[in-house]
Amino acid sequence: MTDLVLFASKASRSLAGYWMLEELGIPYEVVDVDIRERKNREPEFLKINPSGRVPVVSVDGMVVSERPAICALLADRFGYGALAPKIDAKDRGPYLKWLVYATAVLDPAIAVRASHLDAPLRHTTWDSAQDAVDILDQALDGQEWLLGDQFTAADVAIGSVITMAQFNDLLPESQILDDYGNRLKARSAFQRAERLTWPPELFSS
Ligand SMILES: N[C@@H](CCC(=O)N[C@@H](CS)C(=O)NCC(=O)O)C(=O)O
Repeated sequence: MTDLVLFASKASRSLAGYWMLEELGIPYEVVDVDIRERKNREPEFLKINPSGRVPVVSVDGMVVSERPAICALLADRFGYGALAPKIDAKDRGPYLKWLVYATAVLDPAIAVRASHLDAPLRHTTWDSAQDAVDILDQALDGQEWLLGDQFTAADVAIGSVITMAQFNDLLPESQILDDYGNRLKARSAFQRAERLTWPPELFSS
């Protein structure tokens, strides 16, 4: 049996790791790296991920960090042809594009917007949050998921950024993304991942 470990912290971007694993429905172990207790800065974890960030997965001892890489690895290994389009499928290109777009463009654009930085984004390598929303609106207009009818790991990568931004009220307005967010949040795997990332006890004190 595959030895699958998720290094995760509550209330964090670990949502994407949980979500992928819950979509796949495979057994995995969780190592708690609570960022509020700075467990992510302990030497033992820095050996696993020198950037001290979560989520991280280990598949039979092969360690990968960065959400799109985690989504791609798990989908190819355990959901090939379903959560990951096959290597020669026509959707493989757009699939890879959206995986990368999630954290090379969308996440930093939202962070810049949230910081109220008047950054000259046209001179950076990513779009503004509004540009990114317009691009996603165009891609999702009239279809359920980024690649059409088939939900893929690209929806987990993009969707984990979108749903967190919506929760924190950081996204420019978009009816298409509101509807997409609602479809994502209706998935049982998302709901399980959300409960694991934000367990009820976080809100009890
Ligand atoms: N680019 C990384 C970002 C991951 C990240 O920044 N995670 C935050 C938690 S939301 C973290 O680990 N922060 C470490 C810290 O706060 O010290 C990814 O997409 O996986």
